[in-house]
Amino acid sequence: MNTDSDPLNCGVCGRGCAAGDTCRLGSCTGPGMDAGPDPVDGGPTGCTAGTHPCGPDCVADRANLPENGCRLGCGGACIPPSMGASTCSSGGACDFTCTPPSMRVGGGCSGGGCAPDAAEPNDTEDRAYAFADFADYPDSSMTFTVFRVHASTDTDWYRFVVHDYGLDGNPIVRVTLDNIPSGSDFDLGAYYKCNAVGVTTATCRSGGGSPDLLATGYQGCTSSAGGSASETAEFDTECAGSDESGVVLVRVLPYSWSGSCDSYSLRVDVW
Ligand SMILES: [Ca+2]
Ligand SMILES: [Ca+2]
Ligand SMILES: [Ca+2]
Repeated sequence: MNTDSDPLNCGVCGRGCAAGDTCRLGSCTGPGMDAGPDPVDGGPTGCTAGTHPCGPDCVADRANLPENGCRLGCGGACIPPSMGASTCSSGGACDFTCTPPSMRVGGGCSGGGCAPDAAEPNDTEDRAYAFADFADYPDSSMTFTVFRVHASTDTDWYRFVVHDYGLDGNPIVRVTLDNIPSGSDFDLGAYYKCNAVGVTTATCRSGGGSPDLLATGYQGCTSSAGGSASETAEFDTECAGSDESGVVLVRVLPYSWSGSCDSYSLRVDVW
């Protein structure tokens, strides 16, 4: 028995409430009482021009900035959805934009993004995606159009073996990065390491010399044109002894990325 709520024993044992009454916290109450909390005061129904309601009060309109909760806010900053950034609508309410590649779906930002290409994950030198071998005799060439930058943090590494065949001189390697999506700026590096133990010399014909892979014994050339202009890294090879065969590493690095899922074009020429 609960004397707080039992209408036959309300407050103390044996004290019954009148028919139809209920017992609340030990007291009989009449019928029709709302058992829920008291209704909240609805506040002002209209505020003068230049003010707007915040709870029970009229407050001055604010500068239409997200950090103010916009013009008709109550002072707290707008809270953006995940993958979004706060803005204010022209009507003075909190709104948001979605950070590419996510897109607006209902009241939030969702999905978007690009599927990683088939060479992923290849974001580090030691996870470079291997192409088939190339040779300087006969000349060999291949263009790859199935790889893309799928995120601003994506870096793409590739590697391939170069065979020094025939008697027409040392291999020359050229890597060309083309079809960079409009609005993006990707840069290119191509690096060489001889199979023969000893000195590797990659003399740049196009692109600037880069020492950044010397720790792993590679030498090469980088190309960093602005905007979506194509990039070319080209070099002559020279190894210890008479066999200039070796391994090429290629890096495609997004300096900036527009969010486009379009593939770039990567061409390799060896002669
Ligand atoms: Ca990629
Ligand atoms: Ca990658
Ligand atoms: Ca570039």
